[in-house]
Amino acid sequence: MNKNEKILVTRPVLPDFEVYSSYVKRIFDSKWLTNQGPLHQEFEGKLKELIGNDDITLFCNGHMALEAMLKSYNFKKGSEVITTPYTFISTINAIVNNGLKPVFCDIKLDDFTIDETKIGSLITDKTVAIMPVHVYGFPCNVEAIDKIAKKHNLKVFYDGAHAFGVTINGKSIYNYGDATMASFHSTKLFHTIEGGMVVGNDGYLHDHLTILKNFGINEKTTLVEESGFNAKMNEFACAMGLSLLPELDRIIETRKEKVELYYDLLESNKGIDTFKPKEGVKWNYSYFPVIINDESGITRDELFEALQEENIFSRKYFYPLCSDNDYTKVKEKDIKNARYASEHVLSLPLYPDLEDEQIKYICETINNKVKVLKK
Ligand code: T4K
Repeated sequence: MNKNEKILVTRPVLPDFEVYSSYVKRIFDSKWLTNQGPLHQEFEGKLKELIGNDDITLFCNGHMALEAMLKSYNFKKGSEVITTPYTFISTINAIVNNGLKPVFCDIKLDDFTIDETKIGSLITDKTVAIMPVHVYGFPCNVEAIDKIAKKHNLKVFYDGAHAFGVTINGKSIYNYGDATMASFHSTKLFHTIEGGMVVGNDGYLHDHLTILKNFGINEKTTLVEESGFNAKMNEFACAMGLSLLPELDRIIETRKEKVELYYDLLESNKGIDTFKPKEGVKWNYSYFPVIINDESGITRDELFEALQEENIFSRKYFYPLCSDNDYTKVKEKDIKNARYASEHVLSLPLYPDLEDEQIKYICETINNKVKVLKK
């Protein structure tokens, strides 16, 4: 490995050039570039099969998928949505942009997902939905959240941006809740350059979402039914998705091997906590978060800087907390774990082309800086 080369937190996985070109050739031949073309239909079909759900709608990116998912329920403005501050700001902006109010629930420190035991106390007569995040691809406690939602007659929308390919006891994580969004951004383990999807489990959301993502125009009647936006996935993006989909298992398997090497090399270090999926979960190894704990003798930010000096570019996913913006202020005592995570987590580089030598170099560097080794 070349130590002068930057090691970035991620690099996009790319399909075989010939495979992608064969789809592009079809686009050139048909001159159909966007607006629900043939590749769009084909890609949606393949995703339906994979996820085991017919209610699939593609979007130009994950954020617009989130916005549309919420908009399709037409909640009264000012209604409250319980979510977590430990996420990417997109989750919160989707709530706010729909005229709704995010109410922040703390997270658990063993998997960074929403603490379902704290949701109940946040429910008011204005609450309409819960929007938890399967952060890093770790599933929320879907059963418990479902019970709470049923008891209080609330909808559940998952931000599943990180969770493509995750299953619980063989069932896709996207088949829980009323609807789940996925992100197919280039930085995700599977991508369409930019892209996203909504998977519905509450009647059939597809027709309404298709109208919303097409300016609000109903193609069947040609009437404008509501104020929508343009959030369609184009054919080149679908071509990328179709080219990479057959690679999904290999991508996840390779990421798993990389993570297992990390586990081995960091195991002896008492100052670093690593995380494993819970029983029954097939994880997708979409990120590799570690906690630089209080025994490490170094702060997360110091380690972040020290790694950068050695050309290792980890990321502080997720800092700052989403509750720290002017438009989302919250009482500090209620989000203690989220605050701790945002100040102690580093996401280490992880992608299929990351060389084992590079992982060894990253761990050696960490183990030199965090000098608290287990016996
Ligand atoms: N909900 C959650 C929980 C999310 O995490 C996200 C997005 C969303 C919703 C919204 O989904 P999308 O609308 O994005 O589909 C990235 C991504 O842009 C974003 O998709 C992601 N979450 C977020 C956590 O991370 P940045 O600002 O960290 O990305 P950037 O450009 O710094 O890239 C990271 C690394 O990847 C760089 O070191 C270089 C490398 N890279 C990146 C790109 C784009 C490449 O090598 N090639 C590339 O083309 O936001």
